[in-house]
Amino acid sequence: MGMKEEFFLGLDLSTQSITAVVIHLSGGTTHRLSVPFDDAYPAYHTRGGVVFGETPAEVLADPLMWAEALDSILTRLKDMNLTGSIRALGVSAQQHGTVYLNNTFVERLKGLDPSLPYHTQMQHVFSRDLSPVWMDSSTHEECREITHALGGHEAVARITGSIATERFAAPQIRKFWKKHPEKYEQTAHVALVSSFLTSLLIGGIAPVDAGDGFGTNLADIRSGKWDEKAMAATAPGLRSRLPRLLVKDALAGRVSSYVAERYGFMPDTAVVVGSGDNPCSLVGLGLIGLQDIHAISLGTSDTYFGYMKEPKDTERSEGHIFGAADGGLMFLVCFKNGSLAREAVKKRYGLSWEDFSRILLETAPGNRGKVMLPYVLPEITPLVLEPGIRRFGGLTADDVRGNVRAVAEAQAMAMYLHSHWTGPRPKGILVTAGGSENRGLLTVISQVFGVEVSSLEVRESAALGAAIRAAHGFHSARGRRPAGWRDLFESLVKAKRREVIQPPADAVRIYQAPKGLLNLYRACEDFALKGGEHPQGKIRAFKARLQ
Ligand code: XUL
Repeated sequence: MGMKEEFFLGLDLSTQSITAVVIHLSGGTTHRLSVPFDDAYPAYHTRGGVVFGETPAEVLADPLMWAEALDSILTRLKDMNLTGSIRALGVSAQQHGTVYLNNTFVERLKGLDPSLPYHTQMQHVFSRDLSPVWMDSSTHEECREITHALGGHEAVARITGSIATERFAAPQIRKFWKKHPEKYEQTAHVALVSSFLTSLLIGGIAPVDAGDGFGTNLADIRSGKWDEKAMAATAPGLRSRLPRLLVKDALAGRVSSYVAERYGFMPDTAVVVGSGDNPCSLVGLGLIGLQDIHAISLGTSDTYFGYMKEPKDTERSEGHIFGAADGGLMFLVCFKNGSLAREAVKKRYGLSWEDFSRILLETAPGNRGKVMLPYVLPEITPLVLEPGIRRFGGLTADDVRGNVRAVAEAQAMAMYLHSHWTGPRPKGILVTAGGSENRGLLTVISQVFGVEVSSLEVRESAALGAAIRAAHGFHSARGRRPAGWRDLFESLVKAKRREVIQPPADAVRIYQAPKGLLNLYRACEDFALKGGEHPQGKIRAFKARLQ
């Protein structure tokens, strides 16, 4: 079979939906489809793809729903007659969630009946029914214990790339072990969401890559191995329960006979190791190896990320360092109040997304000194455990335009301020995921950062990245194209820009001048979160400059 007939599939299991992207060596992206969880699987009672636990800080999802979603999307691809020509596939998934499996899991995978879907045959393989997901912030106590055991925040961040972080695997596993030691005892394998889905595809325990594996507080980002001290600080006997950790992309295996038979794949279809949605997006945006272009994903969460060569400024309290597909690294800063905060504002004022975008394009940069801290939910960056919207500078709840502008400016300014540790400011920013369709949001980002901001035609960059990783893994395994991530991206994606926005210089000054809005926003954060001085003086000075 010639190279022209080769199709590659990327699957992205995000918070709210599963998406498939198919790419072709000469044709770019050929198919995109998506299944939203809340509508497709009402039996799981999810809202936004998740359910809440005993407290609002506990955020969970049923791994059987994810297995059902995998079945739906593969069945659709089969019905479209696509699966038979796919040479390799790869999984991208929401990061940090953990899946707890008992010792019947592997046997069950091997004995699956291809006439039935996964979820009707897998009820008994879990030692924990619900999986904690990245939105969970219920492990503050466990983070403290892990930090203490490893010798402080700096030590944890230096080793694992992040301080002990509520949503990460280590504190989540520790909480489970403390609360349910008998169920932890029955756990033979702890998988990440990406490795769980990849295990379903290959019919055995799949490894994790460093993109997802470093987001656990369990790996040493320099050696690329699970760290003994971090595992000991988490729960007893953890090593034998964790999957193999791979520093560079590699094939995890080939599809199981169940997958080949049920969904119509060729038996030799390769499966690349799964990864997190953000590391996959880095690939899908063509940023492997590039340090002067950064990325923003406006999905359920907002993330700010980019490629990183060497571990930098590891002794910090915010942000993370994960592995990148080429064996290098990436930085990432995550904001939980992403689309959820934008939606809350949109809903409150009965607006459409078109209205939201238009208001952002019509209103003045700087919002006349009106500022919002948009913590609709507990926030990850900066850490906010008690949510609540706060308003400053005369912003009132009935000011529709002021609140729309304030939420968008707050999100862009938080990204600017909390990414200072990542190195030089970027020369340009690529924006992806759902929110990248919103011209108003892209414009606010370009005004705050003062750089060119663009969005791409394919906004499903995580699924696209998983497809590119599948192609790369497939070609590398055949010794065809060993390392050219950029070349592969160019030839497969033919990245078409949808929007390119240049920042007007006068708008940039409003934010970045010494007494500009960024300075004011930082003062509002310090006041609300660190007991700093009231920003009244700074608000007055900012407003005076505008006259
Ligand atoms: C990243 C993070 C989120 C999830 C969402 O650290 O927690 O972006 O990956 O899918």
